Amino acid sequence: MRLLQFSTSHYCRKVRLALGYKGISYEVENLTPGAHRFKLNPLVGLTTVPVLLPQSPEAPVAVGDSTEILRFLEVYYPEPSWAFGEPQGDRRAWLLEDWLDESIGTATRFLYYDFRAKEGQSVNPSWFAQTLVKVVRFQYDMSPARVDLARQRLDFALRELGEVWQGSPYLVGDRLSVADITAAGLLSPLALIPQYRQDYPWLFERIGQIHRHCQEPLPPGLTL
Ligand SMILES: N[C@@H](CCC(=O)N[C@@H](CS)C(=O)NCC(=O)O)C(=O)O
Repeated sequence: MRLLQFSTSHYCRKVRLALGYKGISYEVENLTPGAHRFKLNPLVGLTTVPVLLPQSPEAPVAVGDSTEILRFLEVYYPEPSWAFGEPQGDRRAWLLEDWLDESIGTATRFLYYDFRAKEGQSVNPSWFAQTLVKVVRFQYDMSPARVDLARQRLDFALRELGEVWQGSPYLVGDRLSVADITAAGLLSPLALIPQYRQDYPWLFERIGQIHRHCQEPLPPGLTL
């Protein structure tokens, strides 16, 4: 199995957590931003990473989009399962997965790149890294007003997630699910932003626990 990724992408981290949870061995191929679309588009008709190449005769050649990859893994690699075996738990977990994926992952990206362009320049001050930050901010139209909206959305999300995660290790029911895996992957870039570290210590505790459960190295900013 091969994972086409950007090493720094939080959507790719989400899929690596899922692969780790399932105990699947795989190799990664780090694509070059810009050139990536020429490789991905013919494979899946999308231009975003992650894309999984299962390299198995029974499976599709390529699966694009992190949500589809998680669904694929549960069908083709059912054990260990993250399903609840009852529709209510599964529905709730996938609903949270979709919200986190479509809304909160994007908001996190806005806050992260805003930080990298300002106080966080020291994370990687190289010309290449700073150019990449500028390109991403332009690509996603990260105007101050849109960054503010993303911040509000994220604050709301963290209040909601905190209601559950501060009292239980799991967002749904009594086991790790696609909701926890998705939240841990997509919120992990916040570990580099001091304000979030200070305001939401419980978040980084959970992110660390889920990474350990899935045997994925901790994200930048978190240490053992
Ligand atoms: N909903 C998609 C989002 C993936 C995504 O936004 N990937 C970004 C990297 S974090 C990407 O590939 N961007 C490059 C581009 O849009 O060309 C998923 O879950 O896979």
